[in-house]
Amino acid sequence: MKNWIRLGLVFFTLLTGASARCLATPVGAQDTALRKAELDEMLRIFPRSLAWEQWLKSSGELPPNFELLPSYPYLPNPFRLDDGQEVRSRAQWIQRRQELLQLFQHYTLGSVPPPPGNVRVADIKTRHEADATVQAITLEFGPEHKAKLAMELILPPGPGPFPVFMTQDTHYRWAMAAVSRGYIGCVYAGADSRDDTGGFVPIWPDYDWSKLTRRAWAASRCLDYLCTLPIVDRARIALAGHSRNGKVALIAGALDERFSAIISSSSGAGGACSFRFFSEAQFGEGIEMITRVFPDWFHPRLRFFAGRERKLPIDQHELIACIAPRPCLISTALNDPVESVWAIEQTFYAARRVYSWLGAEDAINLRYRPGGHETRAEDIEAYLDWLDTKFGRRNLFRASSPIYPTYADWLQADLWQ
Ligand code: GTR
Repeated sequence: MKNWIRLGLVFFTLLTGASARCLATPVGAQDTALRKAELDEMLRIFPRSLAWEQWLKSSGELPPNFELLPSYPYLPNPFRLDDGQEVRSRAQWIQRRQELLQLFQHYTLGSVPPPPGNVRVADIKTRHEADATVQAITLEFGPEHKAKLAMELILPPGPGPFPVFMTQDTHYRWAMAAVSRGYIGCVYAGADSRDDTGGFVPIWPDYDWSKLTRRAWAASRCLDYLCTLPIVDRARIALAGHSRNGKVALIAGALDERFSAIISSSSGAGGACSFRFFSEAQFGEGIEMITRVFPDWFHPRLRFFAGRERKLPIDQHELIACIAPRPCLISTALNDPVESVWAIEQTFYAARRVYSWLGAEDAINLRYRPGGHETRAEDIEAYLDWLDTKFGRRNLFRASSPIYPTYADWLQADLWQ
């Protein structure tokens, strides 16, 4: 019986051409029956995730109709608009970027509220450390200014305007290294070490943003405040993060065009490693593992695509493409167990096509370091070298060369020599 349902849906797909990379269109009872059967199968074979089961129950959500979603075993083409046309003009790219951001919010990030537009300082305490002035600030915003967010600014001496190096609370020392180079260091409470963003959930109940998305949105609220300060060089505001914070940096850069540069260090799954090229199938961390071990990092809907990565309507090269043409550094370690140099390079090549199309091929760079997941002081200095170079302050950075060929090069290679 199930096969008849399946066959009927395949005919429906062929007849209607329903293949857009958006929501699979429901087609009544047959569709529901198929999707319920799909979910039962998932619950039978996936490792158990209580958080996911709870979400399934409370949302009543079923998997998408996979028959109606096109398969992209390689990476989806970021230039294909939802109506099937190719992007040919800047205006079409702007449209495509919006479509992509909607798709990301639906499938991986969850939805975000619009900028509240009323960020103000609730509290500020100033102290002096060596030559720098440190301001511990509490921002407040949103309905009745209920949302609170702690941030700290470390200001170098002088009137400015200064470029800004923003990062999460965890990376305070990165910010200090930036201050020694004449940046304003800015850290905010959107990290495991200090996180004010859980408080946003009850304030914006209509949005289903995931934890990392909230942290990215919080970075934008700091930016709202920074943009009011004459001491800030608004054209030079960078956001950096490592690992889960590296994912946050990419999300924030994609959602908010005011970030002028992004440093994404070892961001892995849901970061600069595409889901198609790095997953459990390659003995790596993919959708199944990340949505089970960290059920609140991404939208629970992402878990429907475990083992069906080819059906995911977007992939991570398109998140990076939403940052283009602004500078973006993708850094990884050669033996990082939660990343894959192969996956990163394929993601990088695919994102770089968008950068090239926008006339900014050199704005996206790779940096490799030896060893595993952790960073060393010299890595952070190299990130700052990269930033100095992109911000036209000095020219110190040397990008790493990709190791693997592109798929197109590989196809053309004479494999039998
Ligand atoms: C790992 C996670 C990675 C990475 C890392 C981190 O356990 O699976 O994707 O984000 O944590 O943030 O330290």
